[in-house]
Amino acid sequence: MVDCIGFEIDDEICVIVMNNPPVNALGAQMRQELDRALDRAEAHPGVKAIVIAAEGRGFSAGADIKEFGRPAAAPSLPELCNRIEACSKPVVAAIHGMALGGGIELALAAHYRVAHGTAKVGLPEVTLGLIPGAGGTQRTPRLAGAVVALELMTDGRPLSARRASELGLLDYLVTPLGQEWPGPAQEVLSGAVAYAKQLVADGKGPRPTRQINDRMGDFMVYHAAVDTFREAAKDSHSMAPGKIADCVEAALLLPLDAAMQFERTAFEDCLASPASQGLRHAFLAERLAGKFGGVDGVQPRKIGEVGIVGGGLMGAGIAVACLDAGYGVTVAEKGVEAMEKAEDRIVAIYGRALGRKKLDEATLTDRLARLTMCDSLNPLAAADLIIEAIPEDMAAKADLFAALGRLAKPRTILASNTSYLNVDALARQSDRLADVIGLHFFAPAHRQKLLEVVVAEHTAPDVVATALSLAKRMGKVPVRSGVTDGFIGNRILTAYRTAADHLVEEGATPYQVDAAMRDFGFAMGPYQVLDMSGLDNSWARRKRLARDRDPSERYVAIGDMMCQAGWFGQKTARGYYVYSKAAPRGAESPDTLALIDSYRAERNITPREVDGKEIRHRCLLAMIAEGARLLDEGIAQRPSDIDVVMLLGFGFPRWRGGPMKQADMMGLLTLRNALLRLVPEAPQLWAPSPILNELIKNGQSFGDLNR
Ligand code: 3H9
Repeated sequence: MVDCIGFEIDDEICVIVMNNPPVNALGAQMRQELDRALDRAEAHPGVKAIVIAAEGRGFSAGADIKEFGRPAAAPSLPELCNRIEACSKPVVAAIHGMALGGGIELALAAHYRVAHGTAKVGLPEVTLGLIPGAGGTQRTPRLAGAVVALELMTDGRPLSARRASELGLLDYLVTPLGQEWPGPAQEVLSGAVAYAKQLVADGKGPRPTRQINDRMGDFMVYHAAVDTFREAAKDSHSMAPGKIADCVEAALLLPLDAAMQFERTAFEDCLASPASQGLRHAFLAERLAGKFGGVDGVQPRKIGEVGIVGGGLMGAGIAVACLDAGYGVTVAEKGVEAMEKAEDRIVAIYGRALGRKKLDEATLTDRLARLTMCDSLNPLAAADLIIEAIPEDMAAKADLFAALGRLAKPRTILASNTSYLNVDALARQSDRLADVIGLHFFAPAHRQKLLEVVVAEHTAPDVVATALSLAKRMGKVPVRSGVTDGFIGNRILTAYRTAADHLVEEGATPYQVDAAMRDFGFAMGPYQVLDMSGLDNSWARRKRLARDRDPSERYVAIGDMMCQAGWFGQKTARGYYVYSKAAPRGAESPDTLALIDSYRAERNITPREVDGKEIRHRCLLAMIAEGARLLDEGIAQRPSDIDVVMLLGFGFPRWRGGPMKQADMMGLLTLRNALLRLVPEAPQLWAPSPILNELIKNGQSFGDLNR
């Protein structure tokens, strides 16, 4: 095992350097080596002060998230922090890059904190459904007061070193040299060693944070802050914000060691909570998603110029995403008028960013200087990557790919932003099988983090590697999908809507379904989303697939009938809801209810009572069953990728972790039995796929496939 700790004595100062790439997570080995290094430094008669610093990109990202849920090896992180605080020699933390969670808690337990001016510190545990559990809830209010501590811990976003210093969390800032060499880690280390030497020279000893009380503030003010945050925490699906308020209150009311024990229990309660399991799964799943099979060590192609065909809503968003990532962008539209409209859309996106102060004028000028608009395809001949973003019409896309195949220079990557259509067929049209890939962006493309990367049958590995590096530059989370109608996300969405339609056919109203799914945690129910995105879009897809549909398949035609009546949702002010000035977000539509009633009457369906629990249960089961099918078919690489698509692209509540995580939490045997009970109603929707049986047989869960 490689050492995680460097140990050096430099003229009375012992320098302990953490080195555990990629993020200096404080796993068991790191804690044990740090503990031993502190013993050594404390016992060494020549050492007068200790500096704890780090190598690599940052100080530490905190506790090792992958260790949670397994038995923790001693010393635990709180024990290590207490041991640092109890050290008989002054301990100085030297912070560069990120010091997050347990990382900053370790620094708060040190006696002094020196940080590089570019460092960032934060307590993001709440984003994982956790609370700081290594003394953070106790030491932060002591150093910065209750309000700051509560804000920092319930918000979770990191602070700049300057702000953290103003708030009392840091003692000294090292001014950045702004040069590549020696870099922030070395600069802060030199600063911290000098600081430690000065402490020794001034005869300053340890300064345990537990003894600092001057920022605890007025008793009444302190309690008022706790009450305010406790009240705000009531709406959270996670218990963490409420527990944070409890722990900060305990910091005032209990002796420190008892309050630490209180924090420990609260941390463990959070750790065991379903919301934390879901949130931690989401964090790791997003990072795993970017690991695609078959591209290790493959060199991506060089991309400088990106061509985009189509400047509608999607095309304009993609253009902005590419400009923001530093590429030169040429947008091609059909004719001058469409081209001008496309340019207006791009400028409007930037205008809004400017208005919200997300962008300054100089950056905007730079971005727009890299944008070229054109009214024909010809200027795209020089592009290294061309992304097609025209409407979902297979014939038009096929013609376009044929044209791009003739026009593009050799090795240009041709990508389609289709949400459903067959990328293999487009590749054949282009006559450049290896160069074609699907890049399915989600609207608004400049903001949504998800990118479904559709790998066609003959897509070359370096084209896939290029898509990954493009996603990275754009700050997007790429998920690999195989070719299938709707890829991962839209296939699951279809299953979800089908389950909802069956319930409406049987007796539920669309409004009951929407309310139940909002209760589940979606911001909008499926029918609200349909109204927003346009009923005609999914109708077009159903018509396209009608020819191949199995006649024995259960099919609910309510949506088709609404479209035949010209009710396309928000765009026609009438869909599942009716929209008016008085009800811009939509009111229940008596006409839609009447249409559903007559639909049932014609088919002799006597409506039955359906409650919210059944709606949530069936919709979730349908998503899971379809997810399992996607795994069986090899469309999705791993279960957690399906979760990432649903979390980032379709509003699945993050704290639930995604449908496949929900399946594991439910238990696969329970899941299969529930599916089997529903099979007679609609086998194509409910039949459990072979992978489920296989996992159950082997005593495994979907989580075991997340590698
Ligand atoms: C905590 O500290 C609890 C304590 O209060 C109490 C304990 C008792 N552990 O994000 P990236 C991995 S809870 C393990 O792509 P970036 C990550 O999975 C913790 N692994 O890089 C990935 O692995 P791989 C509180 C971790 O530059 C690799 O590092 N801390 C951890 O975009 C690179 O990650 C947090 O919540 C970890 N703690 O962003 C901070 N962190 O290479 C969580 C990262 O196999 N971390 N990894 O794909 C972050 O926010 C970002 O990772 C960070 C870097 C900003 C640090």
